[in-house]
Amino acid sequence: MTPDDILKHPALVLSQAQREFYFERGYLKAEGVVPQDMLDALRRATAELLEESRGVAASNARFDLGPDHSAREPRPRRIRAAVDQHPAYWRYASSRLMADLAADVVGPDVKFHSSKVNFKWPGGAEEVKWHQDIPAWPHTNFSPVTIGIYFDDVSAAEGPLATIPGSHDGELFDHQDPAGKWTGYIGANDLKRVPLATADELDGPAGTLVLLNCRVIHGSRPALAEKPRPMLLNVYSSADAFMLGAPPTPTSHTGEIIRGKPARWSHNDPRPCRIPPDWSKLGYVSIYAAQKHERAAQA
Ligand SMILES: O=C(O)CCC(=O)C(=O)O
Repeated sequence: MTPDDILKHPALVLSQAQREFYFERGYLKAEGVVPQDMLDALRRATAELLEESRGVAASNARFDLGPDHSAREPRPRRIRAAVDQHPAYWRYASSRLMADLAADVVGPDVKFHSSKVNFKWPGGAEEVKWHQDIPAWPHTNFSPVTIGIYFDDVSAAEGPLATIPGSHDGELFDHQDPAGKWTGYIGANDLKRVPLATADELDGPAGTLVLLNCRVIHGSRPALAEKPRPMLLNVYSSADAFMLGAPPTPTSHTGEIIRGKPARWSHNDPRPCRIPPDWSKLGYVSIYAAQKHERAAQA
């Protein structure tokens, strides 16, 4: 479906003005959408998993660990395939509220793609360099949207997500080096063509939602604050968007229709998308590892 077709469907969770903002700028920040009990359940689940990560010494299918991680001070950078790691995450991701919210920006038939919890830790170096999401998981169209939720208040000091307004309608950049190795970010030469001075930093109180179209350029600075910045990010698409290749971090729900009906025809956007390495062969750990060239095999 095109944005015009999507906008013809009545707004469910967002206002029509918010939906128009999303399609014009490629992102949206929305406060006050998620009820407190839903947020509390996500926070409790995350606290349980953090406890569990104390017993994990090396990154695995559940946790991508930061360099300072220890049993005493757990420092996962990411909970991978989050909806498979705690039932609370899937309850939230597949809730009526989230399905309707996704429908506001992808159309009435909604497919689930993937899920992760990203952490920034005090004194850590969890910078996320400027990138677009879709080059890591190309689809037949550019409907995929990442819906992030801040578990705690996020100010400039906690390294909020930042986006380049309107960049979803611009160039799609290569996220591989000239030798074809996956880097996960936009290279320095290409970045000269990006109006970085227009960046919008998306701070907000606990529970703030951040919607990112899969083409919008975004990233985040390392945190300077004394408290961590946990954030859950779930990806949805229109049902008529089909993956081109294996997803980097599949979940048991990837491809599931969580609202409406499956598509019988694909919608194919004429704009091309660079194909990433075959994740099913190479494996993928996280954007942090790739951007820091931590593991040649997956980066
Ligand atoms: O956690 C962040 O600040 C950025 C997350 C992100 O862009 C990603 O994981 O792709």
